[in-house]
Amino acid sequence: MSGDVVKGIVIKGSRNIFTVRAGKKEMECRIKGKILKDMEGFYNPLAPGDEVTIERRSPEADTALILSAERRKTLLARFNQKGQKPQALAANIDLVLCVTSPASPPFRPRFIDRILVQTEVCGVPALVLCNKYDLCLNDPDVEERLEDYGRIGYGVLRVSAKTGLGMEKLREMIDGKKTALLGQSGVGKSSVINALAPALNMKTGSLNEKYDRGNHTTSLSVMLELPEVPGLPGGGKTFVIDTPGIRRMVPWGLGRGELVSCMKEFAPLEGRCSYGASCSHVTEPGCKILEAVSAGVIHEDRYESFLRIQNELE
Ligand SMILES: Nc1nc2c(ncn2[C@@H]2O[C@H](COP(=O)(O)OP(=O)(O)OP(=O)(O)O)[C@@H](O)[C@H]2O)c(=O)[nH]1
Ligand SMILES: [Mg+2]
Ligand SMILES: [Zn+2]
Repeated sequence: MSGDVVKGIVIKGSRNIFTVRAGKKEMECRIKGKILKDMEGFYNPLAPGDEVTIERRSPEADTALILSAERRKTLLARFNQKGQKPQALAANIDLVLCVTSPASPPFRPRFIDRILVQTEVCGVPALVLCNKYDLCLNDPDVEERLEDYGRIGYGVLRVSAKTGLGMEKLREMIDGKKTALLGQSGVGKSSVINALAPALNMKTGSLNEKYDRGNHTTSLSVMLELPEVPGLPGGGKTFVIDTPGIRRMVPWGLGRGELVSCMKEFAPLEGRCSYGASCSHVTEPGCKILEAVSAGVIHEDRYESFLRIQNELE
């Protein structure tokens, strides 16, 4: 086929069929040839946000072939346990919203920590978005943890997709950016997108009453453009990527020794323990991490997350 060659952006896709948008048109695309360069070893070769070059028979065609992908500026990925391979979640994004809820499903700081480690590994800024804030105003345990995320340097926003609380502020913070929403099933990722742009009419689902957790309503990541809001200075278009709820977040792309540098308040202490780089930060004398936990500079919960993740890394 020698047709019309244009650049486009991946909106969504499974493992071999992708929807690509070029201009205002969306097309179903397959990859020409077997694999794309640089994406070997991945569970999926392309993710929403990937910039690709496609070839189509004519500008009116509904299908096309993907010839190549651009080098990614950022890639958010995680380890896919089922496939035992890294899985690309979103490409070229500027921000991750780590979406959580104070209740229904229960607040899970351990899960937030895992997402934050992954965003540090991937070099993408993250913001903790506590949705469903209408359910549980000022729960002291939740507040304590949210405040700590703020203290260590993350943006924290309390919102409600149901009442609209905090939505203007959120819209401002993502204006002009490409933002991926990540979190457990049922925390309200798709609902937050609906609250930002009701016309998108994303499918949302009820919680499983017995287990108080989501039913995995969103099954495929998808990138969506938000309508412009007059008066916001972001410049450029605003995109969000809705993702399926994650059951278990297994960080990808870091070795055991690198975990300290991927937890914001641990990072300045890297290499400063008496045993230097060989310190496991568990029992060693002169461990700066342990001292920081005792001094309250590192929250005990964050240290517990550190230990659990460190145990999984080899
Ligand atoms: N009370 C309250 N309920 C909410 C809020 N946001 C979402 N919900 C409800 O929570 C349930 C799950 O919402 P979804 O938007 O489907 O959650 P999700 O994170 O997209 O879930 P998955 O697609 O399964 O990952 C729905 O019943 C929503 O109506 C909120 O701010 N407050
Ligand atoms: Mg959803
Ligand atoms: Zn140490």
